[in-house]
Amino acid sequence: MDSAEHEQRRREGFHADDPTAGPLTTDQGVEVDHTDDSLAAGERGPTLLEDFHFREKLTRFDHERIPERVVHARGAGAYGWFEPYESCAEFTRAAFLQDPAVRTPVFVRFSTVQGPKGSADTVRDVRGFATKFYTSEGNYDLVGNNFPVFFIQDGIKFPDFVHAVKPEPHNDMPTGASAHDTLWDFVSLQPETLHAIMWLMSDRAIPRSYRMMQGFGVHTFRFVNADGKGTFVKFHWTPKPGVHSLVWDEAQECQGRNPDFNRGDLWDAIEAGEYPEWELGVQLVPEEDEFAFDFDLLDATKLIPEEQVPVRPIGRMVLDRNPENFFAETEQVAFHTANVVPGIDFTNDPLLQARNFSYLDTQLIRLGGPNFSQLPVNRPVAPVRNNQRDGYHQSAIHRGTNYSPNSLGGGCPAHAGVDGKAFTHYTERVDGHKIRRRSPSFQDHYSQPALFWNSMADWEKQHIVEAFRFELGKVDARAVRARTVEQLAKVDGDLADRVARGVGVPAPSGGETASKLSSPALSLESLRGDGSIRTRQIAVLVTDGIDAEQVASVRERLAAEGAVVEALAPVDGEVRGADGELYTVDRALPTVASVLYDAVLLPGGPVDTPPTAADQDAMRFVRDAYRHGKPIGALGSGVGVLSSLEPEGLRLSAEFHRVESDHGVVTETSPGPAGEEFLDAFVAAIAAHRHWDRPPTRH
Ligand code: HDE
Repeated sequence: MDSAEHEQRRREGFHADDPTAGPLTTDQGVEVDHTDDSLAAGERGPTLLEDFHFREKLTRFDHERIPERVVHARGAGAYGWFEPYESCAEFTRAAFLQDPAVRTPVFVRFSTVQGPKGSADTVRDVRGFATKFYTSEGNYDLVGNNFPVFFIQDGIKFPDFVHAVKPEPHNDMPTGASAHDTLWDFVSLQPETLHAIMWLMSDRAIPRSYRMMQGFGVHTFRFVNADGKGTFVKFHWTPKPGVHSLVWDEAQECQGRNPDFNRGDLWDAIEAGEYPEWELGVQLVPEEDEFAFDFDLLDATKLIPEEQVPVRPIGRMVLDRNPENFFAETEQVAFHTANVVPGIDFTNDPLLQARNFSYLDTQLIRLGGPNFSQLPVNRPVAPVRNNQRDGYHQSAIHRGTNYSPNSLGGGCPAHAGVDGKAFTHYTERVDGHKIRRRSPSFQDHYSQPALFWNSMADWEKQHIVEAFRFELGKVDARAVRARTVEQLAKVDGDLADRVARGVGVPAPSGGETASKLSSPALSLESLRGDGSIRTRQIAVLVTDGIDAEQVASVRERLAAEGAVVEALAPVDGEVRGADGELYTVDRALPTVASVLYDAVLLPGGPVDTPPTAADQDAMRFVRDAYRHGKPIGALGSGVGVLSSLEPEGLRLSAEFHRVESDHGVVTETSPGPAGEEFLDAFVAAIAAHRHWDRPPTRH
């Protein structure tokens, strides 16, 4: 079956009857001529029970919601495809990893974990990254996160962990936030959480975009080749534009300014034809090296440093289509870790084993019965033939016998296996006593959090410290704050010390570091991507008197590089340029904010008339952009606007035809169209994303 047929099959039965193709009907297909007034006994009389259209309409409305996901309730999804770079036959017989000419359709859902379905996108949280591959051998679900490690080691602790992080039971607060007593109480008592907590306190937990975050399978899985040989495998998704994050202050403001910040970004990019892309990579560990590490491969709170086992790129995924109906597709998609295909198998990771139970169970309650795999978004492209019948919402009309073995149905469906295509479980020897005990090989909870800390750049460490101070600062129970800091001291003395000073608890003495190792691959510094500025949102602040030619010269260059440029003015409509021409405004400043943009340009006007200094919204915009490390370009008298903030010691251009580029602030005082040198420097500053350690401003 080629990819076109795949797609065709998957879309079969996808749409309800076209509502534009005829008049309104009831669910029974009876035409309806009036849906604005209910049937009543007289003009001011009571509504009549026999108004079946009214009753059906209300009943259907009453039943529109289904239970939201118990975790990962808020999400956004998209369709696309995956193609391998070359055959992976040496390691796995999975059909979708064999032929670079075969594109496998996918559906991906990104999500936050803690908040309900209507919560904001830019909260501090793990992001889900779940991919359903509609392969020719059945559906394969890689249900991952944007952190490579998880908070707990054994699935039996999942309800405890989720209860602790979710809103507190007495008042259902806080929404979408981990900064509260119960989570930190749990963390301080359960040190296996510390590694994932380090990731949660890092900027990874506030991604700039779903398109700009990594994805990880987290568990060690198993590839199995045609000879039955197993290889341990960890999956990594790496985004083409690099990994980029927000800063916390900005993320919080975004929650109010645009709670749909991440889902809107995904949607808009796909609509604009800027298709998000990730490379799939694998870390492969031969079975014989199972015990070659100082941690256990079955422990999901550990990662394999890339310096130890490099990530090998095996294919790429592109998302190129938005769903047509959020509920039908993104809400009803049902992922399940046990959806595997021949060539991909499990390990005994106790977290994975628990997930293999939980995901099917949760879909039964969420989607109201066992036939959810018949929903269009869940339906495999591979044929489904079995004796599993009936149940709520059965939409297939099965024919023939429904048991096996049978003779009356011609023995159908026959067992697969004659052609070697059937799934066969990896043959693993298992031997042991029945015990309820954590393996001693899972007991080191401090080395890898220290490894993560050691791998961070100074500005990343500073952000982590600030995040801990924020979160623990919101914890009322002083004892919980103190106990958490004591745990941090077992990771790294300096970290604990810096956090303690911010949250008013004594710094534990003598803390060293639990590990001297570092993994540079973990720092955002090493994940800057392809250096492109495609889809970056650039604000240009304009008012009457701007040098329109100058603005046009920058706009042209940024647009040519694929950035999205918007002109913002105090009010919507048009502004009159210095040359007397009208210039179109895209948005009024009071409707937006710096937090919704990646960079800002301050164009000039006639000398001595800085176009924006008098405008409080504009000044706030520039101040925020500066504080959040965003690239700022200023031209002509626009440089004066910037210098009015008095950034201490920052180099700003003072002479004509001289470009200064300092900490991502690029300036040129010359009037007229921007020169190449300025444009190159501004584009480079935008490509670098953020510029930390900026000198403070006086205003
Ligand atoms: Fe999940 N998880 N999880 N999880 N998880 C769910 O399934 C669960 C874990 C992840 O976009 C639920 O359909 C247990 C790790 C994602 O629809 C539920 C354990 C990782 C999504 C569930 C874990 C994840 C879920 C809730 C510990 C990263 C959203 C609704 C043993 C590797 C999928 C649902 C989507 C969703 C259980 C731990 C990722 C209840 C019991 C580790 C991305 O079944």
